[in-house]
Amino acid sequence: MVRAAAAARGFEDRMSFRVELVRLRQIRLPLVQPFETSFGRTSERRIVLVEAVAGDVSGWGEVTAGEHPFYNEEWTESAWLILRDYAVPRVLGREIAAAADVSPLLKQIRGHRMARGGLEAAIWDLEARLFERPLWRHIGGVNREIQCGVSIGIQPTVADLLRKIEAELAAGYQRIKVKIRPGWDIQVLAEVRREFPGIRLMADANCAYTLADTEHLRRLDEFNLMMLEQPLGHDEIIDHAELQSKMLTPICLDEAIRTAHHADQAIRMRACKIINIKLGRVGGFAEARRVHAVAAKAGAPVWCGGMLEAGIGRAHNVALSTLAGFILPGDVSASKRYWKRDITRPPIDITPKGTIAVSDEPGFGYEIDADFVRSITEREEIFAR
Ligand code: OSB
Ligand code: MG
Repeated sequence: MVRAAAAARGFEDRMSFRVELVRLRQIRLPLVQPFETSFGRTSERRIVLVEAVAGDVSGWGEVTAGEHPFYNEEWTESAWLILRDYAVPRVLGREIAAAADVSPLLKQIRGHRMARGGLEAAIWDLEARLFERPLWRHIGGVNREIQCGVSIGIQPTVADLLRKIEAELAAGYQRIKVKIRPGWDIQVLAEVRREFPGIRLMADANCAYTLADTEHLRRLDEFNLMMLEQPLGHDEIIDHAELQSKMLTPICLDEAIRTAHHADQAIRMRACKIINIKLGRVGGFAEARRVHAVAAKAGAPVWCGGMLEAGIGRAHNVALSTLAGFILPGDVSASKRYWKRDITRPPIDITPKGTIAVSDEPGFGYEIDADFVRSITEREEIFAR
């Protein structure tokens, strides 16, 4: 059936395809609540969506860059320009034998992995749909259900944070991540632990500290955290190795791991024991799978991070989380925590056990809400050849 349908499209015979058209859209979508980290506060997302078209089939990608170059060097505007002037021209009209070949086509572009990754992911989705296969299976996923945690931003008061944690635990989430920064760390975590002694708890500093804070950070060891995420510089591996040698709490790297090579170096240097894999940060599915493979070989657990994604990016995160090494709950949570109305249907939600069950529909597994997307589109450009 699947083979017949693929063959009917003339796809199976050729086993290659051409991206004939790419449509970029920029949407604007307010968050249901502002999200604050050590690097800034976000109230409204401006997201670039990538639609890659072959024949009558569209694949979808979502660029995970933020609105400002504060998490990494990318932002919405840079992603648009990189896609328009460099990434799209490198794939448009080309015969593509496999989605895995797209990442090498974009390799000449330095950095800008989120922009590249948005296009690359769209082509993986496109290929999965051409095969009429769910994306999660197409990338090599094995688990039909993924484990979910939440990331809770910096709150006005500790009481607010405790209330939020209580609500997320009641919803079923399996672990709580608290954002920290100097002035919102030891005291806050002490109170969280006092209130919730047994929960799976972790903290994410988003690079807010330096090695000069080593003694301060060592105090986190008393809170039995699952891990401390990216305490030091965004491109720092060596300093994390030094910090890890002085702390019991496992360090997890996020910002500093942009390639599988970084993952290998960080693990060999003992700069981290756990890796947060983000699809955009590493430039798409091909590199995400390589990071996953490096970690698996070293026996290091991985989990899927989030970038306040709308439905396409969220669904891609669900698919990525089905790979075998994703054994810890990720920051992949329900659409309604972010959006009044998501751009895909049905909204992504968790089971009472704090899991998301994958869809068996072809591609990323959800419907695009085309009318809604149109209504929130602030710019659109079509590239065809
Ligand atoms: O560091 O993991 C991070 C959001 C934006 C930028 C960076 C990060 C985050 C989160 C939120 O922690 C994850 C999510 O809920 O999407
Ligand atoms: Mg992080």
